[in-house]
Amino acid sequence: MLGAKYDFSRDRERRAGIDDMVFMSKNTDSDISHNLKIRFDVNYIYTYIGPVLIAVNPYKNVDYCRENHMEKYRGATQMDNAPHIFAIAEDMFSNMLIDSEKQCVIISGESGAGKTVSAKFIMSYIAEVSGGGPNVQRIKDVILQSNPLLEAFGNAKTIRNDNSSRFGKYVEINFSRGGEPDGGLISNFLLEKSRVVSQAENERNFHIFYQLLSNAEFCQQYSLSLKLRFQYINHVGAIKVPKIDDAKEMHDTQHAMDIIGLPKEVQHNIFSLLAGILHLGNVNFGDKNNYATVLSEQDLRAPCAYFGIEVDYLKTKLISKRLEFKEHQENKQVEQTFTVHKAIFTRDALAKSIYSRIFDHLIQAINSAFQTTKKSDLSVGILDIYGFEIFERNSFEQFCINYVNEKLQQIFIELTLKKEQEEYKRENIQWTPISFFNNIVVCDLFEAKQPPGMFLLLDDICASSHATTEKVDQSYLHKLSSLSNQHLIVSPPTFTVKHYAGAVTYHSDQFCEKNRDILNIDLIEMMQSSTIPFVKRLFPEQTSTIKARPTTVGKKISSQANELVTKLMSCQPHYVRCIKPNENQAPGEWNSSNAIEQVKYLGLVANIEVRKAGFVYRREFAKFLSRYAILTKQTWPKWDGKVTDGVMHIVDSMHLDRREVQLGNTKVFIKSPESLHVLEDMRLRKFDNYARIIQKAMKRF
Ligand code: AOV
Ligand code: MG
Repeated sequence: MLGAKYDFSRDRERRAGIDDMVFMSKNTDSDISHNLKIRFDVNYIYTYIGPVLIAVNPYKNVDYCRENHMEKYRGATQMDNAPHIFAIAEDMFSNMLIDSEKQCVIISGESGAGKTVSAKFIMSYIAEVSGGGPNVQRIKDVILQSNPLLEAFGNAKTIRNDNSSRFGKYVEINFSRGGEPDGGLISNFLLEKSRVVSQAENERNFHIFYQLLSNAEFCQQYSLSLKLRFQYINHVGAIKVPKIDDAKEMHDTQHAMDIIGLPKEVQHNIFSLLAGILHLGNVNFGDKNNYATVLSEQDLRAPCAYFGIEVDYLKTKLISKRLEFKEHQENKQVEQTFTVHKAIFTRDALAKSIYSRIFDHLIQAINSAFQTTKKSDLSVGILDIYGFEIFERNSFEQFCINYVNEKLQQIFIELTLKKEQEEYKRENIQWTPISFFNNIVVCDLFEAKQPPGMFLLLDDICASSHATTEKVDQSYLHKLSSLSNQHLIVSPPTFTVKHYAGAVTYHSDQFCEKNRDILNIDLIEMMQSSTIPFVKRLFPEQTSTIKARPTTVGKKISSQANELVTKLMSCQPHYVRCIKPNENQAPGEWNSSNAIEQVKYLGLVANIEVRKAGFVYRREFAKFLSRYAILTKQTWPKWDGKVTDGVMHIVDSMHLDRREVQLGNTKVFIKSPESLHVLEDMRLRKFDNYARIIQKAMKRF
C-alpha cells in the first residue's frame, strides 16, 4: 500500500539508530559501530547497507527471529519492514521466481559471528514459504535435517565458538517453476580432520563423539566410557560444554539420520567406526632400538573388532609398511619398520581418514536423499563456511580457512565495490571513484601460478623433498622468504600473512605433512580387507592405480574455492555480513574496539560510500519498459517509439525527480529506494485494479 512503507531513515518507534546506514550523515568506522551498538542495545540485531544485511550476534534468542515472525516478510519487499534476515531470504526467493535467475547468499564474518545461525534462518524461511505437497515436504525435511546431522559430525567447540563449523558448505536448493523445492545439492569444503586426533587446549573433538559418550546404551554397545581416557579426546576442561546437551543432540542426530534415509544398519556401522577410532587412539607404541612396537596387543582388539579387520594385520601396519624394490630384475618386497613418531603418525592418519570418509558418506547420503536428477535453473544457494580465525597458534588448517575467507572477501569487493564502479564507468554515468583496499594481492599471494604463490611453493617442497619433516618445513620458510610481497613477513619458525581481516602468524611445522595428506596404500588395502561391507565401501580405491603424486590439500582447496567463486558469480548475489559483539560469547556485551575492527576489515565504510553515491536500481531499458509499461496509457500494452523515450515517458509521468534517474548506454539507473517504491507501488495498484475489473467482468458471466 502506498504510504504505509517502513521509514528507513530511522526506526522512530524504537529510537534505535538508523536502519539503513546509507542514510547516516557521518559514516566513519566508529559511527557505524556506534549505530550498530545503539540497535544492539535494544535487541535490534539487523541493519542494512542498501541490500547488504549486517547481522550482529545477540548471543541470546531474540523474539523477532522466531518462526512466527516469518509471515510478515512473505511477499513483502525489503522496504516494507525493518531489516531482517527473513527479508533477505524473501528477496532471494521472490527474485528467483520473478527474474528466473539463480540466487545465492554469501554469509561472512569471523568465527562465532553468527554465519551458521543466519544460514539456518534462511533455510527455515525458504522451507516455510515455498510450496507444498508430500514430495516437497520430504525435500524440505532433508534440507532442514541436514543441519543437525552435519553439525554433529562437522562442528566442534573451539575457544572462539562452542558450535564452530569445522568445514565449509554450499547448499543449493532447486525449485520448480511454481516455486516448490524439488531437489538440492550440498558441496562441502575441507573438513578440519586433524581435530579427530588432537585438539587445542579447551577445545573439543567433533560433537558426535560426546553425543555417543553421553548415551548409556551406546556406551555399553561400543565399549565406550570416559573412564577409558581416550587419547583422542581432551580430558581437561573441555568435556562438557554448559550450553550443549549432548544426550539430547544424540537423539537429534539419530532423527536426522532417519530422515535422510540412512538405514539403521549403516547408522550402526558409522557409530561402531567412531568407537573404533576412539579405541584406535589408545594404541600406544614402545621404542626398541629406534623401531616402534605396539605396547599392548590387548589395545588392538577393540579397534579391530569395530573396523572388521585382523588384529595381526593392524599390528603390522601400524608399525611398518611394505617396500617394493627390484633386485636382479626381480620385484621384491620387505617390511620397513617405522620409528615411534612415524607409527603415531600412521595411526592418526588412519583415524583421520576413516572419519573424513564417514563425513563424505553423509554428504553423499544427503545428496542422494535430494534425488536431484535434472539440472535446475531456479535455485537458491547458501554459503556457510568457517569464519576467519586467529588463534594463539595457527597452523595449516587456519592457513586454508583464512585463504577461503580471503576469496569470499574478494567476491564481495569484486561485485559490490569494483564491478559497481566499473559499470558506472562503462555506462558513462557521472561518477567520482571511491577508494578501498582490494585484497586480490593477498589472494594472489596464496594461489598465484606465476610467480608461484604459497600453495604452489608448498606443493613443490612436498613433491621434491625426502628429508625429515622439520627440514622440509624449514625449506618452505626459506622458499617463502624469496617471495617479495608486502603482505608476507617470514621470521622462522613462523611467517605472518597480513590478511584483509588482520595479520596472522602461522607456525610452519607440519605444513608439508598436512598438505600431502596421504594414507599409505597398505592401510587402504587393510581397510579393504574388512569383513564389514560398509567399511569396504568407504575405501573404494584401486590401489594399483594410485598416482605417485596425489593431489595435495592446498591444490584441492584452491581449486574448490575457485570453482565456488565461478558458481557464485553465476548467481544473483546477496550478502549477510556477520559481526561478533564480544569475545566471550556473552549476551548484551558490546566491545567497541572489536566491533570497529570488524567494521573496518569488512570494508563497510566503502560499502556505504559506493552505495550512497551510486544507484539502487539498474535495468536494461527494455526490461524496465516491460516491467513498468502498465503505468501509463501510452506505454501499455506496447510502446511504439524509441525505448529510451519510453523509459523517460514513464519517469516523467510518475513525476520522478529527473536528478534521480540517469540513462546510461544500455541501462536506466535510479538513485534512491524511494523513487523505486513509487514505481513499484503504482505497478501493484494498477495490477490490483486490473484484477478487480477482471473479477467484476467474470461475475457478470
Ligand atoms: P559462525 O558460524 O559464524 O562461527 P554461529 O552461527 O555458530 O557462528 O554462532 C555462534 C553462536 O552464537 C551460536 O551457536 C548461537 O549461540 C549464537 N548466535 C549466533 N547468531 C545468533 C542469533 N541470530 N540469535 C541467537 N543466537 C545467535 V564458525 O562456524 O566458528 O566461523 O567456524
Ligand atoms: Mg559456523
